[in-house]
Amino acid sequence: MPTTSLIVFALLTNPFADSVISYDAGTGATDGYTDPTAAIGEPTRFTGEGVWPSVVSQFNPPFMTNELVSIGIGGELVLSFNEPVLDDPTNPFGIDLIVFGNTGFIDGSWPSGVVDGMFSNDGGQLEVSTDGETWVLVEGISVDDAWPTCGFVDSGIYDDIPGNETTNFTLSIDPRLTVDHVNGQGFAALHNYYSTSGGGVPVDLASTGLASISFVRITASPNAELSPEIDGVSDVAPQMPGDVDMNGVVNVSDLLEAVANFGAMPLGGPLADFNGDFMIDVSDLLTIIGNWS
Ligand SMILES: [Ca+2]
Ligand SMILES: [Ca+2]
Ligand SMILES: [Ca+2]
Ligand SMILES: [Ca+2]
Repeated sequence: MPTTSLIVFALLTNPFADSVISYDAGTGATDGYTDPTAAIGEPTRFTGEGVWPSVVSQFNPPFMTNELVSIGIGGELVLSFNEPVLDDPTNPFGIDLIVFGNTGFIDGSWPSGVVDGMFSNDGGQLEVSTDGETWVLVEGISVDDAWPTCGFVDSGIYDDIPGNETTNFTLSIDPRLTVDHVNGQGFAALHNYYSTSGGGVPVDLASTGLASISFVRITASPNAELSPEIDGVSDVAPQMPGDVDMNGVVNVSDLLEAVANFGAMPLGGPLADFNGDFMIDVSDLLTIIGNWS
């Protein structure tokens, strides 16, 4: 694609769900949280404007009615993407799609931020479709669940002004991480696991057998007891081969980071595994060298 077309393309597209196809609030959706367009576009980085302004952090989820849509028992929300979301094994961690709800970690040592379980993790199922007619359930996904959204890399937990450096809503948390890994840990440890990721529920489309999807359907089954909330859904950006620190160039910094972490890829990265085996080895070093800027 010529550069000008690429620029126009970039301006016309964003990595988030673009349209609401349908919404059925079901039974018991949270009062006021029934505008499905709240799930379109970028998830919330800063919440509570005019009420209780605060950054969205792992301990401080979004809570405004224009930020979230609630899906009651038996309800469903269908969203579409303008550009297909590909099952791309070269995405970081092999993750293709990220769903953002409104979970948070309970701060067991307020306000210093020590993880003591989660709140507002309300489950819900995720189905995907290429045409909006034939649906495939993504097994093992609980849509309103770990990981809580984090809006800024450089903010404190409960800051009342936005940070300067935004997190990356198209970069997932390491899918090998579980809440057990972080329970009892403080904000600094959490920060290391998140790195520049904005959190959310990581989804790998590989298990669906679909090469790409354009529609997502989020449901709360008629047997559910909780109503999930949805803030947004993102299409994961591919990683440039060899670019470990994702700064757009492949150079000695990337090579050194890979060499320093040779062996089993540490939980949370660095993103030096380019063949999806969660090992950083010679084949990954060759990918770095072979894509030198
Ligand atoms: Ca929730
Ligand atoms: Ca939202
Ligand atoms: Ca780099
Ligand atoms: Ca590897």
